[in-house]
Amino acid sequence: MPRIITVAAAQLGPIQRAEPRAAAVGRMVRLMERAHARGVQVVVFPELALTTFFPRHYHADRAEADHWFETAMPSNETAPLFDAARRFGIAFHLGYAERTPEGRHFNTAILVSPAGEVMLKYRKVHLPGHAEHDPARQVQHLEKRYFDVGDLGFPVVRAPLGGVPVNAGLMICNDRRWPEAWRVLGLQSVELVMLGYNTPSTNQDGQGFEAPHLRVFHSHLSVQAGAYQNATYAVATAKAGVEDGCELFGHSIIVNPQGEILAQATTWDDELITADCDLDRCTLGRTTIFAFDRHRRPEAYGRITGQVGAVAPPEWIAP
Ligand code: ING
Repeated sequence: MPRIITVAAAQLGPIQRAEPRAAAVGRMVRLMERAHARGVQVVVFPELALTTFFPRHYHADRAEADHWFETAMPSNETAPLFDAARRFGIAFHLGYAERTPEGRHFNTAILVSPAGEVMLKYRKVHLPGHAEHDPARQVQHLEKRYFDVGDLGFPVVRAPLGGVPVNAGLMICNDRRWPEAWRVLGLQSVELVMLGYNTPSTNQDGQGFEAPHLRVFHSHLSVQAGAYQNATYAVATAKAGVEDGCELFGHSIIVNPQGEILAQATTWDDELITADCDLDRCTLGRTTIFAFDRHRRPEAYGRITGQVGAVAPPEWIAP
């Protein structure tokens, strides 16, 4: 019996700084309604989907940023999303800023069953940007200021999605650029990687020139390579458009285990893209080219976990 599920990337357009969570949730419920009409069984919303991408704003007192965080999930503002999932029988991925009862802060993503159970939670490991205000930057990117490094690893769970068991895994935005994240999921036999992103469409570092077209190319390259090299489907969902004057690119995609793009968003606004995923198509890659048990040589990979930064190589000396 083939295991085929219909998934959607529910891309969001901009969420302005003053936009209340209820407005963003209302937009997400409308996307979920459209997903239901198309027979979708799993919806992937973006990273930090409830608010503007607030790490672009500097708060001298970190506590001033706490209002961007959720202390309960669901809350009164997010309950309509859980209600819609239950009404439509749809599972969903949601990215949001999590503040724990102990006062820790995470860039978090959850996979929620139609009944509203959190089947999987992930906290972002690769936090890009910087922790202190950087006057050289056109726009701040203060994820290292506002978030702790994720403490849940890269978990995978085998859960019923659309009536079939699926090995589901999560990552968030910058994680997609790190092959280590994909491989840790791949080593747990992941079949469907869900990730949201908020990525500026131009280089904000103020260091060197990066042609704008490379932004989307690098995002797609990362997701397509990660999916192919770990024989998994991937859904990458953008928050897009101009938020507080800062442009984020869209181009959400759904990718198959051969690294092919099955669907791509063409706007920078709220947009639903869908694809049917035959999960047994993961088998070819993981039993041939990427049969990890037959081909990987961990004894040669020591540097990957033994080092943080790169080291200089030894100089070659002519004999
Ligand atoms: N955003 C960006 C991302 O990794 C970034 C940050 C952009 C890093 C471009 C490097 C190059 O897509 C988040 N939120 O991680």
